[in-house]
Amino acid sequence: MARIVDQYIEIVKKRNPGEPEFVQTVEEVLGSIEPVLKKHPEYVKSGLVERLIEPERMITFRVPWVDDKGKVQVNRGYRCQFNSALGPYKGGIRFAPNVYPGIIHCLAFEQIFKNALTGLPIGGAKGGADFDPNGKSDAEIMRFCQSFMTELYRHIGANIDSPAGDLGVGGKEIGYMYGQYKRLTASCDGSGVTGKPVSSLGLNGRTEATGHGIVFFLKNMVEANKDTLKGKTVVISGFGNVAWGTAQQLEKEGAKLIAFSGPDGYILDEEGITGKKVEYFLDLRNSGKNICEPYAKKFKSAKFFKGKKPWGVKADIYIPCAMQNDVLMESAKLIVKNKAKYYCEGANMPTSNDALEFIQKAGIPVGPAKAANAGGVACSAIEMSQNARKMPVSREEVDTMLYDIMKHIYEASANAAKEYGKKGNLVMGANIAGFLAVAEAMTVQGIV
Ligand code: 2IT
Repeated sequence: MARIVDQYIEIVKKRNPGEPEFVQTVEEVLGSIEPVLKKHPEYVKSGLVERLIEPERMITFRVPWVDDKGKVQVNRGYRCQFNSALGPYKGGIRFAPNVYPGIIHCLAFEQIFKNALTGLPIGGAKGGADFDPNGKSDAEIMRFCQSFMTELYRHIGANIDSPAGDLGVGGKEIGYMYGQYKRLTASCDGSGVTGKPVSSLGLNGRTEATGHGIVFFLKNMVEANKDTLKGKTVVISGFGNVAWGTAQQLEKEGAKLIAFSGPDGYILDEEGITGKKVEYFLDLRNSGKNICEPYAKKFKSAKFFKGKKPWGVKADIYIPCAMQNDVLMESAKLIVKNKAKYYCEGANMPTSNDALEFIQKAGIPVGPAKAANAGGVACSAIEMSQNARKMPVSREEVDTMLYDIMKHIYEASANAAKEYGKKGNLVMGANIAGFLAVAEAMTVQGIV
């Protein structure tokens, strides 16, 4: 039988040819809200979903820069300001060679619901460029960031849009973008971007916030199952900011991280990845080579498995923290075969829709990315409020607020799932809770 949402999915497919990632996210989100539309015919009548699936604005721009050899390079930059019903646009900037409109649309759409779940006043956006920071010198990265901001600055601002980092964009890149934003706007109040270095009006703890938040979410999920994180073995992917913060907080909760990965393969360290081994993630990242193999040379307890993903390693908990489409069906089968107790997404869109369904059908509780990794953007919103109030927020305050926000997100997702007859299905619950918040605001704002 045809669902109400199928017509909207068809519109997205037709209007965005060659953008499978965008279609996948729309199918995932809208697939969850069918029961909401049945209960609220007024949303169908007011064309709310038709409006929701069309970005308010997609900005595409040229980013010219000169490399260290004096050669002119040209990249393409994007900012998709998808929905501002709940507040100024907010979302990361991604620099990666595979950035194209489909990825930006998909991440910006996802960001609407993630931001709504935080309960903070932020709309959804995403941006980026098809620029590969790997192998570039600091001077090249700085020139690129300055050129990128020279166009972007006219589209952003404290009450309009505040970009932050994402894949390929960390404190260094945000620092360069902030410096350029300051020059162009002649204001130095910390507005423009978030995820700034702490020395430059950034928020204490923003870098690790996404990872810490993931573990706080997971903790709520595990405890709702009358279980504990203590002593659980964990496998993650990646060694960037998200993986690093996740590893730190797992150690604090007494869980045992035994494997992580990079694009070159994975590391197995059954002794446990703790303390200085976790901090070594920073060295791996700073090497600019984007490989994890050196970990096995430095720590004798570790083994490196070239060209392999870590999902075949037996553990209690799996947390993909690297990138989109990291866990496809064959990996999901391994995770189920390993009798995983929990699966929690850390990165954005790390699991294909069929793989996620397979894991859920096996009875494994799943934490969806838009709920579990929302701690990062939540702390970005706290950074905005810190800059507006001109009062620094302490690390302890950030930690307490972050825990409370993640608990709220868990409860909102669990309650929405229960209310719509899908008890325990946090994927549906997160989509429904996020959608309801946005739908209510869009409704009172009229047809805009
Ligand atoms: O995916 C994400 O939530 C982010 N990249 C962070 C966005 C933000 O504005 O902090």
